[in-house]
Amino acid sequence: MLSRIDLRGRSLGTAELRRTLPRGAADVDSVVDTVRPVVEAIREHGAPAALEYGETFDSVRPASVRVPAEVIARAVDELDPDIRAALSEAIRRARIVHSAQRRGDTVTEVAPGGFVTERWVPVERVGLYVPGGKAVYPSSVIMNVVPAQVAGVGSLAVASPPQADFGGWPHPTILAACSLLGVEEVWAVGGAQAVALLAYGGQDTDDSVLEPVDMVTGPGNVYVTAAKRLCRSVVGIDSEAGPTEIAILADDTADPVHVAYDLISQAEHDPNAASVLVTHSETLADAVDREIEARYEVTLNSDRVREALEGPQSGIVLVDDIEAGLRVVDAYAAEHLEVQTRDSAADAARVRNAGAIFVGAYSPVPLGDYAAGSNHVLPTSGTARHSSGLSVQTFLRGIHVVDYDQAALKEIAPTVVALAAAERLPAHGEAVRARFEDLGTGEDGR
Ligand code: HSO
Ligand code: ZN
Repeated sequence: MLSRIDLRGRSLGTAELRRTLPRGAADVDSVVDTVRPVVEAIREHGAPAALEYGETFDSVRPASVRVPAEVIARAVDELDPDIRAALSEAIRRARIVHSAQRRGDTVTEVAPGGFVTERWVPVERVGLYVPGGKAVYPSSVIMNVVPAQVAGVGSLAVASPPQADFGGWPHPTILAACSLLGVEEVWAVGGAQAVALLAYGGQDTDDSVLEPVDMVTGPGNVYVTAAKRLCRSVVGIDSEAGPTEIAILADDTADPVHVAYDLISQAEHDPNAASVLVTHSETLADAVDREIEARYEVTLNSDRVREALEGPQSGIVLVDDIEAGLRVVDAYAAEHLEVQTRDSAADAARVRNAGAIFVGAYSPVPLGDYAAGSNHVLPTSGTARHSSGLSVQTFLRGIHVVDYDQAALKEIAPTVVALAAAERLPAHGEAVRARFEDLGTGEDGR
């Protein structure tokens, strides 16, 4: 049984709602001190230190940190044709959606002769971390690589943990996904070591050198997240992702079997994953509980699923009506929100806070996880209130290019001088005034 939170007849403010709603927490703080020496060792000693840690933590040591081209080629050759076709289709759809996101530069003539251009410039080199623990996510390779490539990132390096079962190399499906995307630089390194090695770079045991990246993206466990936090001063990061979440806003038109499957689908990622149903239909709530109960035994990852669904981070929230449900889902700000109501599109259009919204009975979250074309790297832990999922924009920097001619500067000079005076930074005003002999010399520039 999922726990129940009955909000019927109660009207809670935002702070109280947030306290009352179920939510897990990845405790990054508690592992930062464990991860710090690892990051420092990699910064000092590079790849050999990463190999040592890999052997200590995971009992596996690849022959080199750089994955040889022939190992990657073999992974593609041996890839199951159905999986290859599925990966190719997922890549194709992701490219369609992400290509439409690419922004052009904007040139604005603010005043005659005074131009400000916003130039979008891709990050030069990106490191993508692909985990290899409880599950293997070639789909995450697609979701990170496609927007980076569309943005125009020139150089991409992938790091993924070496696996004892695969000759000490990363999982072959990950290698194959890299190859299908045209990524040739793959490193067999995992965990906090991988993030640090990408951030600081280092010499491999052979001649190859991992050049430091400018930004590290990709999901990972709490150690990976702690390493991202520690390396933040030298590289950009996408986000500190927490365990995955699904919220479903549903009424009595929703099929309880579909709702149950969708809640289970995200629960199978992690025992700390969160699945939350928000509904005003007690009949639906009871039916969903029954359907979930019936599937515990048969679903492959049943231990993880049960722990996630019965943990304090998951539950069924009973509300008075759709209005109240919308307030709840906005306060929760789920990574993934499904809307399965009588008028799903209209209700979904009113949602303000969610990483991604899945509308109606035929847009389940797993569609978005793999093949809708949308991105599955999304803000977790309520950060959807202020952040977006991964996109082409993540890999671009907007640079303002200021280009004023003489007349345009002269026209605005008194404003600059006046503001400089207000801030008691007169040298700022003088820098402008020095260009015009005929400008006044008073403190206000007149
Ligand atoms: N639901 C995960 C992404 C994923 N699902 C990868 C399956 N594979 C976080 O959005
Ligand atoms: Zn998923």
